[in-house]
Amino acid sequence: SMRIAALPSSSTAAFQENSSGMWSSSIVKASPFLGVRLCEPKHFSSQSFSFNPKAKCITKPQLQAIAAPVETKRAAPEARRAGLKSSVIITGASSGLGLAAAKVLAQSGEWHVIMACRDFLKAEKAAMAVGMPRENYTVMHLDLASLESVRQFVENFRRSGRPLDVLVCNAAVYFPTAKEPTFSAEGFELSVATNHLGHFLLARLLLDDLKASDHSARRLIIVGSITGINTLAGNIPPKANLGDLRGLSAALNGVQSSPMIDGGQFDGAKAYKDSKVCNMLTMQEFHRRFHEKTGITFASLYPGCIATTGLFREHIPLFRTLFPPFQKYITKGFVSEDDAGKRLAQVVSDPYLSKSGVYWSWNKDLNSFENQLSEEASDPEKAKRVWELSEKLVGLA
Ligand code: NDP
Ligand code: PMR
Repeated sequence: SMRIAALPSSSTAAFQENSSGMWSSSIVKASPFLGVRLCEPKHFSSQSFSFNPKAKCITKPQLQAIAAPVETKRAAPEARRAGLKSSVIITGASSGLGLAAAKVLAQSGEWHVIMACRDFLKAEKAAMAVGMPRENYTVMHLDLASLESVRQFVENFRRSGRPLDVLVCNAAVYFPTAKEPTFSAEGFELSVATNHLGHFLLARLLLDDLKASDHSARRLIIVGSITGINTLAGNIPPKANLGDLRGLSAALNGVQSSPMIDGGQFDGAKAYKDSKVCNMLTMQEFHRRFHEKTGITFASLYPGCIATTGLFREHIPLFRTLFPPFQKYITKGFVSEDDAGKRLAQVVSDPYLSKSGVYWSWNKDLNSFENQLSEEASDPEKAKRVWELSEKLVGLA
């Protein structure tokens, strides 16, 4: 493909590795205890995960002690993994949370990060600026606002020959001040198209690749939001509400139908919140349909209020000035990009966060816990309908 041919050096490295046959696809079933992933003590050192001093991690010597009898039996998968990095795709890794998590994972030395970004040069520059080791990342083009680009990305990724161990659906756009909707390549309202539909197609297509990975902790993570939590913060108007999904079923095109999922008047802030509820419903529907069959962990998280990111770039200047101090000193919900990145990296790689169907959040002591979702964001009937309607819109049904 022309796109691949145009990738700079950090990208071509992937193809060299491929041609040398390192990523052979022999699939060996992991022994049950491998639900716990090996980690070098350095990987979870207080330096790289200082946000959570109490985070427990089974280090190699401990694990060998626990697992001594089984150890010999899995010599083959160990050999397959020895010296090989785990492989994670992060969408929207060119800024904010995605970049911060990419940095933590790439710098751990245990991960190769595929930065799936719409702006190639921005992603390359960002990776260099935060000091990601060149051999630990690859930038690949992905525009979630075009279903064709999503399909092209999947093809390019497969051609790279890398295994897929973890997929992180992180990218998002937010248009709080827009008076009129804008639309994706296929004519869907742009925030739902980018945040939900693009990721829905991406995750559905890459499920096969996750299944094929021999990694002991295969995960699909979809970043959530405060919107799905039933607290004061989750109830600031305009509230997310998918209604009876009449807008979604009529394709959100703003011509014959409303651009809003519930069929109502366009509201940019609500469209974002609705899209994030779709993200959380999708994660749970994946869990119900595929967790038992595949062993893949499906999870979502609320990383905290990362008030300084590009997510608020479209907001009025006054909001952008006041929002960080408001969150820091008044709500105390503020989290820095670095700390939020560590949280997402933890959901990617911490052997203790392997439970599926969970919405991770962090408490005041910076410990992770399983949060409760709001009524709508945990409604299985709605999840099923959003799944089925989305399948139609992205051309899977
Ligand atoms: P940023 O704007 O910093 O990052 C969003 C990323 O998504 C950017 O890299 C952006 O690319 C990318 N992106 C946007 N549109 C597309 C597209 N069409 N195709 C591919 N990539 C695209 O925001 P955050 O880091 O804050 O957001 C990351 C996630 O965190 C989102 O899912 C958001 O909902 C969630 N979140 C954020 C919170 C916060 O307080 N900030 C709170 C709760 C959840 P580009 O760099 O080219 O613009
Ligand atoms: Mg909210 C009480 C704590 C709290 C927390 C943790 C957040 C997080 N917010 C809180 C409270 C409030 N906020 C209150 C009391 C108000 C009214 C003054 C308020 C307002 C507000 C606005 C206008 N908050 C916002 C906005 C946004 O535009 C942000 C948004 O909804 O973006 C989609 C936002 C957020 N507040 C948060 C978080 C995490 C956001 C970012 C959105 C997200 O989670 O996806």
